[in-house]
Amino acid sequence: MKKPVLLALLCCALPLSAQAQFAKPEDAIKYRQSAFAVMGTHFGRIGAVVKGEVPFNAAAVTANAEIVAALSKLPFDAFGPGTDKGGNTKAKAEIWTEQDKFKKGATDMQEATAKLLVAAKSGNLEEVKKAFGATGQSCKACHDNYRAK
Ligand code: ASC
Repeated sequence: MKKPVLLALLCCALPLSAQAQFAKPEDAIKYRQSAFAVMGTHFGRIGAVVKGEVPFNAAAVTANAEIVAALSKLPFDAFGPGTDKGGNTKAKAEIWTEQDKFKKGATDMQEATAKLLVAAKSGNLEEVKKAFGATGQSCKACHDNYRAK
């Protein structure tokens, strides 16, 4: 087998966390910002329903919640050592000095998005509203602590 093919196969066999390697800090920064941006777009579409700007459609909310919950797993492996600088980032230095607290915030947010998905699947708008509020709080907690203005 040719070496590049073997290497490609080896890469695929690695667990997801070990794949979180970026050539440059800038690449990690772009990756995590992209994941947050897509998440924010789909969370915002649920927000429009919660605010009554868009009629409630459980299937559409579920589709958006699926994306939010899946994407919530992506950004945090891209906050590795040395990715505090090197691109256009608002990430505060405290992320790397308060790793336990930062990771707890990430887990809280991931759990909140999982509950939002359950609420969406229930088809109950009141449940969606509650879970949306809790998820928004989990976003805000990290923004307040770890994102520069
Ligand atoms: C959004 C979005 C965020 C969160 C945050 C909640 O829709 O893009 O970053 O909600 O504003 O406080």
